[in-house]
Amino acid sequence: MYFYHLTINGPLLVSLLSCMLQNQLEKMGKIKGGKILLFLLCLNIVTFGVIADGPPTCPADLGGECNNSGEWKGEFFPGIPKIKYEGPLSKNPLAYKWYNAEEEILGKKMKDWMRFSVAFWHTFRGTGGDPFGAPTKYWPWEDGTNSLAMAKRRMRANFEFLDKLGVDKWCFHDRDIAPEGKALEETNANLDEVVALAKELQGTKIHPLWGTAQLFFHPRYMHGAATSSDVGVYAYAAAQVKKAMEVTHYLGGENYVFWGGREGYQSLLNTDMERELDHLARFMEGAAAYKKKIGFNGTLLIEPKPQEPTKHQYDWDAATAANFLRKYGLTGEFKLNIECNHATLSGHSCHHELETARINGLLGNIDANTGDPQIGWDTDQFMTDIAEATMVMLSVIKNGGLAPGGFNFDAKLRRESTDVEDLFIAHIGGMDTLARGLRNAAKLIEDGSLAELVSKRYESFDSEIGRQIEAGKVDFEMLEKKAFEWGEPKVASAKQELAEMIFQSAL
Ligand SMILES: [Mn+2]
Repeated sequence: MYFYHLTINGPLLVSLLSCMLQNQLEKMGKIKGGKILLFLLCLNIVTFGVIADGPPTCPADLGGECNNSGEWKGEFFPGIPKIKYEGPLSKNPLAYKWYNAEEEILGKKMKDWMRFSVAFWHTFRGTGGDPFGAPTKYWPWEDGTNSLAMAKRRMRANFEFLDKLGVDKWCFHDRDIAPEGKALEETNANLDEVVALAKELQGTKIHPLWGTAQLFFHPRYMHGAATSSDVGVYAYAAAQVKKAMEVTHYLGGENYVFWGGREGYQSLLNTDMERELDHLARFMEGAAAYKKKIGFNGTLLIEPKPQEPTKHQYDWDAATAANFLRKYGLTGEFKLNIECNHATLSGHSCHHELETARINGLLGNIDANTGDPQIGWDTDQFMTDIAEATMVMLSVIKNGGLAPGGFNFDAKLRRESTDVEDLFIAHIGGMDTLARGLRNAAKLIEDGSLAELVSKRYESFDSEIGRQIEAGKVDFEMLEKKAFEWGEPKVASAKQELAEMIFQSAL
């Protein structure tokens, strides 16, 4: 894996260094007999660098300039084997220690609880660039262009990655997988061409967990898409969602996601919030109607996020999104895609957002990632916290699983992680973390003491009068009568530390 990295980049690095050395010696007037030798060494290594096996590598940059090297069809990850389960004692970074796809936990196979998915945009379009610095990734499939040939090569890399990881679902935005053309017709044709290849490469076992339209990157969406102040943008966004839904359906996608990155405001002084929310609702109604028209049975999912890129996004959190769906009568048409990093940005835990979605009958999918407590933005890191994963899985089990949703790794490598094998290690780590969470949550459920502690806490409501209160059959006069009759209530301990002790004993 490190060796692979060296064969691609090592010769170029050495050639560069020797050429630099030659240059320096010349400047210092010290080069005489060694000049020809150094020149030959330089030439030889440059040649070796150029003819080294594999596709050329360029910065994984959206707008970079590099030679377009056509549609290369070789292996992109030659040093990586198919990832297998080796158990908790394994020290092999390229093996699962906790995720054993076929093993049954609480009567269901692990793969059916998890339904893992790889996010195309992070894994195959992530550049490592940030607002302060240039791209850092040199991936073997990239030629630095945004051409159709490049898009197809990335798609081949995607399916080799899925195959080696043993994951049968992927997620995409329309614009990640195919380049935008000069007009919408050309853009749609580009998308069709790449989608046709994806359909061929998917075979019968792989399909999208979900698809979505990217309605936030292009300048036309600066005021929003469905909530733009411009009716032309509203129409363009609808056309884009229509097409994205069609290709998701064509590829056998099981869900369709709306993340409204630009659906919000920067200032209420120039914004008609009521009108924008009404527009958003009309847009969602249109999407639900079109879904039925084309016979697409996938679940429509709204992905809450409080802010970033806008100052305030309309789908702030699960409760806000649920209220939006209720107000406009859309709860039967939509569910929620809860992202853990978005949960913490909105001031909640992921567990809170999952429980809020679940008890409202809206838990549809999870974007499995995590933020950094010391960094205030959406860092989209792979989950590594076993306690958090255990709480997530407690919600998933209570929900009876997520199907037709699943766990999508909306997560990326750190900017400084630049080896191809890091992409595998990150996914394996994320999958093992959640698999460990599932095993722990199952332990807690089978043990039963935590559930017992909770039901004991509310047992006074199991009385005759408690049942009647819960059934809405007791009025305030009756309650006052009871208060006089019972006198001062004896209030029991919440047993929080005991609950935490039981929880941590399962980790
Ligand atoms: Mn997401």
